[in-house]
Amino acid sequence: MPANLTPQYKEAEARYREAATREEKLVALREMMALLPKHKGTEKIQADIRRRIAKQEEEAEQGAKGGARRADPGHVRREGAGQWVLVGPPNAGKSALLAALTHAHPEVAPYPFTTHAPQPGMMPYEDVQVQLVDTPSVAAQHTEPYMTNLVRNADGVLIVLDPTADDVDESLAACRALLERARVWPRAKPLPPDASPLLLARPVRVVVNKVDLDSDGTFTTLARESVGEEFPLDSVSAEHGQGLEELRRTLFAELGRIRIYAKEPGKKPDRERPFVLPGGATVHDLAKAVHKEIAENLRFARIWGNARFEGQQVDRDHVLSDQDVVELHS
Ligand SMILES: Nc1nc2c(ncn2[C@@H]2O[C@H](COP(=O)(O)OP(=O)(O)OP(=O)(O)O)[C@@H](O)[C@H]2O)c(=O)[nH]1
Ligand SMILES: [Mg+2]
Repeated sequence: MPANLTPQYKEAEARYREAATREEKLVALREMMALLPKHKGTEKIQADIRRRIAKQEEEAEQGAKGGARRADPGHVRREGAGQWVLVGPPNAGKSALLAALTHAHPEVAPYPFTTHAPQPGMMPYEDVQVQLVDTPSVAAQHTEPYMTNLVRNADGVLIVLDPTADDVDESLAACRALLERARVWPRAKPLPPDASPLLLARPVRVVVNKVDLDSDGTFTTLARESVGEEFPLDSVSAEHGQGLEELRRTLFAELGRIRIYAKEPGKKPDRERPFVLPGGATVHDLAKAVHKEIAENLRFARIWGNARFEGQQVDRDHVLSDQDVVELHS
């Protein structure tokens, strides 16, 4: 059967052949997979691309763990409930925000271009942790090329702005250009009908920092006008603490994850370590996360929390809600 490969697929394949780095190869392979027509005639190609992706991912993981190869700065190993990458102009307070929300200790300094490499930190929120990644600044003159992959690989993008700076519009333009290169589309905006299948719809937000310097709110109002409707906006002070608790809550909520407490029959649920699953996950998805064998032999579950009544019996296709307690029966 002919494969009927599209011109877009062939372009992605050419990018794969020309890719110089592992990250570029991985991006091109994922694009090839997304663009490949899925039918019997392409099964062999699908399997081949899958194998190549797995190999590249394995090598990237090795690099991130500090293996023989040098770690790829465009790949920060995802940990916790999800990963937000902090981007923005020099001196906006990205590192100060990472320091305020996580236990990381990045360098914070009153001059631009302080941060030279991506640095992750874990942000505690209730009983989960969300990963934040501080990055070198995004500027019209220079943005590290690996920032494109970092943005494309993250679950969410947080644009950090200093509203008192005199170049907020230019900074936003540089961030928009970066999103475009990464082919990340702000989820709050409707996708155009002719959108490329390679666009990733992700939460993209703006955080206006340093509100402590903006007592009458003038700077924030101006920043809000520059941002417009495109991105939802929060205001905080990384150094004085205003708005940080709300921001923690928003960053977790926007990931669209749910926390599920699994329990064994006759025992108390493990409230310390919830399973974090994508929104819309079912009882069967939870069982797969707990253990392959439990998933295979799953008969039903009982639910406490958002059920019609406590201990309600549900089947494997039941859609779970955040903070459900679930007892799996196999
Ligand atoms: N007043 C005030 N100053 C802040 C706040 N957050 C950061 N700063 C100051 O802003 C300056 C820059 O902060 P950084 O966190 O280093 O900024 P950055 O965005 O990481 O900058 P680069 O790494 O150079 O891109 C430092 O002097 C901080 O003390 C804030 O909430 N209020
Ligand atoms: Mg910094």
